[in-house]
Formats: sequence, C-alpha cells, structure tokens
Amino acid sequence: MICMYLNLTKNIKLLLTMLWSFGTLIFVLALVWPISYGFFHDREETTQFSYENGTLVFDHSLNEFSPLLTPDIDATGQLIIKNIGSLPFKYSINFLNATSTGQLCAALNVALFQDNQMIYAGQIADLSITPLTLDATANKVFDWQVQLSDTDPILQNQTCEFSLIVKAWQETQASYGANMFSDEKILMSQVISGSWQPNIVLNEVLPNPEGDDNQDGLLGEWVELYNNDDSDYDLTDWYVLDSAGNKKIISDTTTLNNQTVIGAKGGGNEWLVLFMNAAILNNSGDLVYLFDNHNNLIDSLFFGNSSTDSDDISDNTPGITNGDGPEEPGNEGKSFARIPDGVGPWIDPVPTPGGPNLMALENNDQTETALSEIPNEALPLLSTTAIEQDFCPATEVGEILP
Ligand SMILES: [Ca+2]
Ligand SMILES: [Ca+2]
Ligand SMILES: [Ca+2]
Repeated sequence: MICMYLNLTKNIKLLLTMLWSFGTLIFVLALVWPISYGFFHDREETTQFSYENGTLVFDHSLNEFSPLLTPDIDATGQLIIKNIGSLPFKYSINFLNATSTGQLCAALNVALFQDNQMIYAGQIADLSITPLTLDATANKVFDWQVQLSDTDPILQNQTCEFSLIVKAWQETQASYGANMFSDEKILMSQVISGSWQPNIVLNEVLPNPEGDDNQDGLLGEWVELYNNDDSDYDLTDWYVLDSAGNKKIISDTTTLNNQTVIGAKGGGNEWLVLFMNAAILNNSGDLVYLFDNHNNLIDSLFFGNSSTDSDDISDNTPGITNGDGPEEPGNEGKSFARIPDGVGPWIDPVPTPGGPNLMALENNDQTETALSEIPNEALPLLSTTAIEQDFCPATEVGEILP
C-alpha cells in the first residue's frame, strides 16, 4: 500500500515536471516566434457591389455611358472609388477585356479625368493607371469622356462591353502582390453607339455637257457632291446610279483631282466631283441616286429635260443631225444645282464643278437675282427630298441595282 502511494506520488511529480517543461517550451517559443498576420483577399465580379473585410476594402460605382455615341456627340461616364476600410491604400486601374458588336471597341478614344486633370487618353484596350493613393474613408471620382475615332456609318448601333480591374493594396507596399492586405474588383460597363449618316448630298449634276456627252472628265457628264457636316469623310466606294442602273464608283481615278475625301463644310474642300466618263445621264431627264459604301441610299435627284433637240430629246450626241436637225444650243452645258450649296432648291445655273454653285456668271444679271425672287414657274422640272419618296422607294431602288 505504501509502495503504491509512493509510486503514485512519483508519477504525479513526473507528470507535473513534464507539464512544466512543456509550458516553459511554449512560453519560450511564444517569446521568440515572429509576429504573424492574417491576410485577407477579396475578389468579386460585379457591376456594383459593396463588401467589407475589416481593414482594407473599397466600394465602387461605374455607371453606363451616355448618351448614345455618335461622331458629333461624346458619351460620358463616372467611376467612383470609395475607401470604406480603416486603412489608406494604393490602387491601380487597368483594362481587362472587351467585346463588341463590330469594331466599336477599337474605334473608341477614351479620356479619363481626375479632379479635372486628364490622367489617361487613348484606346480603352491600353488603359493603365499607375498606382494612386486613397486615404481611409475617402472617395475619388473619375470622369470618363468617350469619342469615336472614325465616322464610318458601319459603327452605328453597336455596343462595346468592357471590363476594368481595380486593385487596392497596403499603402506601405510598392506594388500589389501576395501576402498583404488587398482588395480587387472587376468593373464592367458599356458604351453604345447611336445612328448617324454623313450629311452629304447631291449638289450639282451636268447631264448634257457641251458637245459629245461621251467624253471623259470635266468635258463629259459629272455629278458633284457636297458635305454639310463638320467632319471629313472618305467616300471611297460610294457610288451613284442612274435610272437604268448604270453604276459609277468613287475612287481616286474617277474624280476631279483624284479626290476621295470630301472636306468638312466651310473648309473649302467640301465638294467632290465624280466623272461619268460615258454618256449615262439621259438628257431628256433622269434619276440619280447616291449610295454609300454599305449600299445605304443617301440622296437622290430627279431632273428634267436638259436638251433642246426637239426630234430626239434623249439624244446624247448633239450636233449630229437626227431627223429634223441638230440639237439647238440652250440647255446644253447647263447644270442642275442646289443654291445655296448643300441645302438649297435645285435650279439650272452655270456649271461649277468642285466649287460653290452659282446662278450665272458674274457678268450676267441673273447673278444679282435674289433666290426669293425666282418665280416658281421659272424652275425646271426638278425634285429634291420631297419627291424622293415618289421616285425612289426602297423597293424600286433595289430593282435597279446592278
Ligand atoms: Ca451634250
Ligand atoms: Ca447625257
Ligand atoms: Ca458646284
């Protein structure tokens, strides 16, 4: 019995000794073990979201851009970064990805402003903002401005969806990385383009030039276009059709001065002359349609008789006796033109290819005739937009397409 007591006491002492040693070891380890931190990492994919992990966290707001983007109207948006944590942080904003119908994303020029100072200008795909700093509980508002870099109507009615990634990290660290307090969010938004058409019109037509109509360049038939817009346009592959479906395409070999770009209104280069280089436009009257390079009808004109050849008013080779005699001089060499350029009614002044339309040469008294004084009955049988509906419904246009 005594022996058992002694053994129990000995075992208890041994157990206490082991506990003491283990406790001492834990205490010593606690003294020399490095201080450790808990790291928090947060990542969400949202359009707007609020989340808090305790110390380093931000909220954001990125709205959709508005209004609908056109060559003349910029779209704007706003990005707000809010520090809702207890620590100041550094952060960066970078492009992540984009998808668009057509080529809209690639045609966007993006500018980003911070406190009215531009901090980025370029394509959305190149957006990269170097680390900025935001104090605890502070907000930062960024203003976006988006413009179209191209006026091509093919960019109409498209959507560009894009994502940005915003990373925030401890202010004490140079850059974002592992093993630190951080927050990361993906922001999504979109830019939508509206509708527009270049305000380009048929401005002057010479269906019956002096002499043989079957001549090239300015000696033959031609059609002049006018640009009512404040932007330049490259009209390569735009074309005109007549009522028989004859097609003349704009290129650097078919225009006056090899011009394919029509300048902005008021710049002195807002006219473009397309040569027919053949007897195409009927001197008895004809239709002229203007199409863009995507087969959209832009403008049309019906003009009346431009010949005085009483026996064959459709004769394109005046001077050749045809029945009762040659074509008489008169309307030959006179064009049909809008006065004022681009917007006015159609009359039949002297030809002015590539320049402002004139009622008559300056030594002619008609030059001084105010438009308002021109009696309606003096106007030839011409039509403008109002008559386009009668003469150029879409189905009829389709029927004459070559
Ligand atoms: Ca002629
Ligand atoms: Ca002709
Ligand atoms: Ca002209």
